[in-house]
Amino acid sequence: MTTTARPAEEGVVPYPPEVAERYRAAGYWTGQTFAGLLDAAVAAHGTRTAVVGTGPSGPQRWTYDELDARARGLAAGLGELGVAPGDRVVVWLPNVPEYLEVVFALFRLGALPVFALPAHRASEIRYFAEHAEATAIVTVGRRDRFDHAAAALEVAGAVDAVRHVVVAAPSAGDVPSGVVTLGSLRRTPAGALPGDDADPSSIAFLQLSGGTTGLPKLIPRTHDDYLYSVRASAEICGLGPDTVYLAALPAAHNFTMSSPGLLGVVHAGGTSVLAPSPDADTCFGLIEAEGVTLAAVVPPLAAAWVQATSSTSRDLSSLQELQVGGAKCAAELARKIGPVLGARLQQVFGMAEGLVNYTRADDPDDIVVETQGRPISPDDEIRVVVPDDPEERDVAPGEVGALLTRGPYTIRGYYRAEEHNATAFTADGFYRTGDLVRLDPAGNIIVSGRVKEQINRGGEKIAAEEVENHLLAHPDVVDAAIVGVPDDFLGERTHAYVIPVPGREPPRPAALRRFVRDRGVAAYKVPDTVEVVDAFPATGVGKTSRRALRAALADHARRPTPGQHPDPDADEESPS
Ligand code: OOB
Repeated sequence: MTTTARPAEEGVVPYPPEVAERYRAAGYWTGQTFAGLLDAAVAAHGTRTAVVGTGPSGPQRWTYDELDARARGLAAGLGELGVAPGDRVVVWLPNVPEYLEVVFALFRLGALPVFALPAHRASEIRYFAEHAEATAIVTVGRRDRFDHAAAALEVAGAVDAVRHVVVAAPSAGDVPSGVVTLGSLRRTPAGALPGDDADPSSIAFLQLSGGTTGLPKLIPRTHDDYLYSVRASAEICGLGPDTVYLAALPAAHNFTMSSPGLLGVVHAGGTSVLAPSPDADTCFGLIEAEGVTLAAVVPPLAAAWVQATSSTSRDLSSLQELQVGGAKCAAELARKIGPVLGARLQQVFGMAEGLVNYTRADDPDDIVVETQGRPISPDDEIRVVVPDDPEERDVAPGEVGALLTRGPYTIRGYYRAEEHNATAFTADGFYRTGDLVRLDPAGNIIVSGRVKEQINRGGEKIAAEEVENHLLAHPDVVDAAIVGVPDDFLGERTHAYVIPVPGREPPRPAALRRFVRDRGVAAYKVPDTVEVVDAFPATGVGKTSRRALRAALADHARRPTPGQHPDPDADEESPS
């Protein structure tokens, strides 16, 4: 039975009207929509190259006029298929040029993209589709030894609301039956489309949070709030029509999308180059071939690029700026980037929920190396409060505390998450970021840790509870706890403590890792190491909460006892 999906705005916590008015009066919220963003680029830069990359049908290079014609044509085809304004559509695409075509087609149609990461697998896609009541999934066919189309069909079979699976593939012969190819939906560009006069204060799309509890939360962003962050980011980062931006990280990530990312480039009329893989070989080749001026990476990737410069024959001289964010960039790494890569470093500390901080082009080197920058907007409100203080009193200036924020592009609540919102936001609308920070006298933020139940594995966020739940689904497991342990390359990796069912043959670590992976989750969530134990080693003192338990276990994991081999099978199969 097909039930009618609830409207998109249901389950959204709006900005209070007087606050919205203030953001409009200040000129942050201009009434621009995503369709309007592309209109403006077409009007000012129609014949300039918008996007370069290799899709399922081979290499592509489209001007803004061409991108727009494709998006309009696809919007018409998706409309004929039955995708309606207000529908949610899971966009599950790797870094292919079609990503921009699809996203702008959905905006033109007034449908809302739900941004999944390429690393996600059926269990995550199913959850997004269910939670957002998505009517369609757009993906690719077989790629990176994984059949996305087949997995999307599996999800469509399990989730009532999903009626269509659309696949970017060269021809129908390359995909399973039951899916529609993107090519078959391309129509002659239509005139007016429903999204052309979308309400700028409405929700434009749903972005993913890293998640701290069971499953990632969905983040509703309005045209007004998000496009303010895009335009302001483009200005702070000095983007212009000559900018050639390399999208090395997944296009759907907030960093790549808007800090200033692909959308900032559209605003500026520059060119986006979509890298099929983030490795130095691929990216250095693209930097040389396309004259890339700006790229964005996570710290482990920055380290790998720095390492690779010594043996590359590629000319990287076009690269002016390298943005590093998503996880803390160690000062030692930060210091190498300028001299080794010949590009200026910009640190970016952001979150899909809103707040983004940048070091600025004219900051002294020490600030760029030692801090994670300062907010985009003069109206980003920053509070640093005493961790675990029920009254959330401000710390003394310069002290470390928990970061709370509120502002013109930070959400007031997750999508359809009333219960979680009650703890993730203060009564007066501040978002509890879960990050531990301190401020320098100039207001630059230095990230020093976190209070949230999340592991940051080289920029990829893992909710401990989500992975624990997967382990608990194993019939031979009675309890499990996931902790982050320091890692030279990733910053942090995951370690699982698993208690087996007494009296049965304990499962082997490698089998448990395979079990988690086979449940259809992103590879980065599969625990790096698994230790099967009779009881949690640190529970003697009577831990009262999972949080206390994880903290104690994390301490324990960081102090390996001599001769201990946590997981003899760890190298048997690499999780990523
Ligand atoms: C970005 O967004 P998310 O939503 O994947 O993750 C946000 C979290 C932050 O709360 C913080 O814990 C961590 O990632 N983080 C950093 C950081 N940048 C993000 N921690 C330390 N130093 C940094 N530079 O990761 C994101 C979104 C937009 C732009 C850049 C990153």
